[in-house]
Amino acid sequence: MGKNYLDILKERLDEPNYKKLMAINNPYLHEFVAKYIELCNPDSIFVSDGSDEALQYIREAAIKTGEEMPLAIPGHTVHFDGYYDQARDREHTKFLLPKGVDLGPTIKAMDRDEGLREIHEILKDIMKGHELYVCFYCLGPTNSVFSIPCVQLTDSSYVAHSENILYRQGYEEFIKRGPTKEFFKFVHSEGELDERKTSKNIDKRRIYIDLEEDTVYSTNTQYGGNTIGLKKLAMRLAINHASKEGWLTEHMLIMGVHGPKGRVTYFTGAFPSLCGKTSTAMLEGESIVGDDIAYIRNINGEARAVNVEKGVFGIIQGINSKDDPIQWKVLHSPVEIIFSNVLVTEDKRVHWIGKDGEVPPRGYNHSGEWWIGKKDAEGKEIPCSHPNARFTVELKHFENVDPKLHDPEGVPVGAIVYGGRDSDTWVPVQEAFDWVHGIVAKGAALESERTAAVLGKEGVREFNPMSNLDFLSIPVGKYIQANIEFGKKLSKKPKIFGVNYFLRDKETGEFLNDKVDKRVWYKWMELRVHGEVGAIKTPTGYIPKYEDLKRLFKEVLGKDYSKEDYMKQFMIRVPENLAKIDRIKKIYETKVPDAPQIVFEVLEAERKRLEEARNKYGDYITPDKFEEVD
Ligand code: SPV
Ligand code: MN
Repeated sequence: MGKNYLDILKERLDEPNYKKLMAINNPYLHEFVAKYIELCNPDSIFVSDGSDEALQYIREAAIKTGEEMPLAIPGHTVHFDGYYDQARDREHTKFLLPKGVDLGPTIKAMDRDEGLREIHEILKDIMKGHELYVCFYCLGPTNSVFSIPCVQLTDSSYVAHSENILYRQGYEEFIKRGPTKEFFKFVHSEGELDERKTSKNIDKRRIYIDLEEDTVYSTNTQYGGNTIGLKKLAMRLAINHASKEGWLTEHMLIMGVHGPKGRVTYFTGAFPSLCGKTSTAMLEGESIVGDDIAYIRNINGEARAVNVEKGVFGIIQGINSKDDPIQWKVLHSPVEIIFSNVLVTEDKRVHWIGKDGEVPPRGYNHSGEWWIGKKDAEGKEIPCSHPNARFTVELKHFENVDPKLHDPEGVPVGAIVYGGRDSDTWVPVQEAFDWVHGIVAKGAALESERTAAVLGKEGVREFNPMSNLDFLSIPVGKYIQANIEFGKKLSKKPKIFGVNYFLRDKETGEFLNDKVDKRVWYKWMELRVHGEVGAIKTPTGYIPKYEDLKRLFKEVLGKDYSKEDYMKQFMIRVPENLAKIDRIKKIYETKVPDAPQIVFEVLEAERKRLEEARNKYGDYITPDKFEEVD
């Protein structure tokens, strides 16, 4: 940089914005902001101090710039991403690694110098014609050991607006901390926009992560998963820090499961996309702390978790009044909500795939003017809303929000749940034998089947350890090891469970459970955490006893649960479980060069237990063959 950074700031910022920035006594921050002002060259600069006025300014800017449009219900707006900018771009999301650093074959990376050169070239003058928003946030609750201050530079009012909904403000946190280099930095530009206000230069879409400087660059994209720095971009930086400092950054929901006599037991849960994560976080009768990202720390021997966020960037497809009453209510209330990539009708109302009622014959969506039967350039019929269409709203508007959402101490973790889309292997719910068995056989072995709606062959299983594979900034083996070590140091270890909401009948192919049955599994797990129900010991874990489920089905759902259903659902399918062990072992052998030895040992022991059971009882074993335990 030719000029002194203070001169640049003085020259480019007007008096009120200069003052707001200078109220933070941090030369590293000032230098960083000045560097990207000079490089990106915005027309004007707005510094957000997190005040009501600042939040209102950004809300209005989103309308003025055309990145959002107001809808019929007050507080509601809609934003569109480009037709080819509707999801996280795995291809162009890369870690910038110095020479000699290797994250293994499953993680996308490139040479740091080369990446920095490329991204800085793309950033040159990229904000011309735009306003730059300088925003401060805090990951995790403020005034907490979990807090990580962040600065976001973006020329997208939609991104700044989304972050104001999704994250706690951090301006005061920066003021309090003074001159420190310890904060995360995000530089985003949507780049040049087309007439629909969507990013034009998609060929220059890049998301580059620099772990050395705790900085993420994102260009020529608007989709939240690529642009909202504090979401999946910060997650990658945090996983790296967590691994060095002995805590965990997980792709997990946090919920309070309500047990007998007013007891609340907190669960965290990891599920790959489209495997029931949001519906679990929103389970009727329970309370929600978070639906996407958790930090978990060992505090005096106890695992404690916080929601990194304070809002939801949720998938809207399929939300209807019957299955999702709580979300439905929020989506129809006059509170601040950004809808993205839904259908908007002439009367400024929204529609989406799976919403109650008829699909409107025409409207406006992510493809522009839309009508039923419209096809895209590839001849594919365009649905009324994109399958990844979303809504952005604060958690405080949900009636099931947990009172501990902002607790700086977090919530104690009583249980961790792992679940994927699995038509034929796992039983609906099972408890791991212990921490290591749970981390390896449930978490590290997590897979999910592709659905018909997603690219590729239906039923193909994708390996996704802890549902965190897309975000790992450390080698997979090291990450598994960090999870194992974390538990070893706890004096009170959370129980670990595996769940499967998608098990099908072997003969008919029908789902074996109703969507609502999961409410019972959570009540059962809660009782297990407190040792209040017994179980049956199978080769893959502890499963519920029929009598306990029968009682819980009646109490929770008012349903009669038949022994026949139980036998089908909880039958141990030996060949499928053995095939899974083979698949997972092979992945760890061939794609995870640093896989800890314990992974193979735990999988081998499970294979042995399955084979012994098969020798005694055959391939498909009903629960009555196994022993009951306390
Ligand atoms: C996910 O895909 O896991 C999400 C949405 O939570 S995104 O912000 O795109 O990551
Ligand atoms: Mn997610």
